[in-house]
Amino acid sequence: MNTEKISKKIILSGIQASGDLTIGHYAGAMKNWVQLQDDYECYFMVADMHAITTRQVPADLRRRSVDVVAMYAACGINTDQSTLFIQSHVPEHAQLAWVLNCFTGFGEAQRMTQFKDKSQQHSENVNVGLFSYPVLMAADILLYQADLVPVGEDQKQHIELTRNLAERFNHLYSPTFAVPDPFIPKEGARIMSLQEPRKKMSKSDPNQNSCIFLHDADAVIKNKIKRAVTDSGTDIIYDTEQRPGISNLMSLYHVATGKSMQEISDEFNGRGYAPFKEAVAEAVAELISPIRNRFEEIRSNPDELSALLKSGADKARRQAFKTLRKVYKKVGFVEPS
Ligand code: AQP
Repeated sequence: MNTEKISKKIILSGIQASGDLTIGHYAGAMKNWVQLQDDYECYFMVADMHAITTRQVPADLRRRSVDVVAMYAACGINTDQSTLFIQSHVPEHAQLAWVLNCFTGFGEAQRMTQFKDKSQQHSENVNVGLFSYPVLMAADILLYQADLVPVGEDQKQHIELTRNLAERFNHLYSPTFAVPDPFIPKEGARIMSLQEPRKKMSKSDPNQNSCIFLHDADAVIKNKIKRAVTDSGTDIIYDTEQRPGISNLMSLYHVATGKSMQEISDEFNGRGYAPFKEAVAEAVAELISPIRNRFEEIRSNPDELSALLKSGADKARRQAFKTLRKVYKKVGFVEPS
């Protein structure tokens, strides 16, 4: 009998606790994570340290960080199987990020397009944390020796930087880090704002009507979809250039029902926008309602949630410490006696 243990590939992913989670996060992240968790060893974190690169109200950040963990579980992440944790509970993230900062070229960090975008969006607070955000992200990934990182297209450049840092360090010293690959899921629906459908649906959008939150009540969901911006004309055809509003509603319907764009078009084209919006509203409410109920149930049990956070942080720290220890040794830090 072959008793050799075949180890699973490692995945790390996370979401910033900079707002409440939306159906965009479900479609682009959690829905895929649920499918990956059986085949990979998964670490799913709540990126609270990344969140403070933009100003946060402390009490809100605290509440949301726990909410995000509860929402991961409510969306179907198996907490016995995958490791769920809050980034700041594992100090090794900040420790490795410092070391990696010293191996990152200034020009290299300056080229990151997300830094350019975010510094325009938050021109009143362009801080050094925002600049070195991708280096902290590299630390997040490299600490767990992740093989794959599920990301949207907009994060691919950060994975490229992570790969460069890993290869640079491995080459200067000796093999230390796994070199990760981006994992762009086939089913990676990008959900756009309900009010400005050329913009991504973002949890920090000040216009609450642009987002469907995973905790929204059915009536709120239906009302937001009813008020969603559509395009001129009546065709229900998937065309993100010419018909971004209706295409976004089609994506939502796809996420909620699993039907293809062609099937959706065949079913609704020629019937006008109103019945389609109604069907989307029904389907999305039906998708979110059990998630919201599970979330409320998990959230109402603070002791269980604390125990979950503790065991997640302990498990994450064991792996993170192993990697950091090697790194500290290689760069020449003295081990504490
Ligand atoms: N609208 C979306 N459609 C599909 N996927 C999305 N993701 C986020 N929004 C959508 C996926 O969620 C993960 C990362 O989320 P994040 O919150 O850490 O970063 P973000 O992409 O910057 O999300 P927001 O809501 O836009 O954050 P804020 O408003 O705080 O800047 C990724 O897997 C991403 O693809």
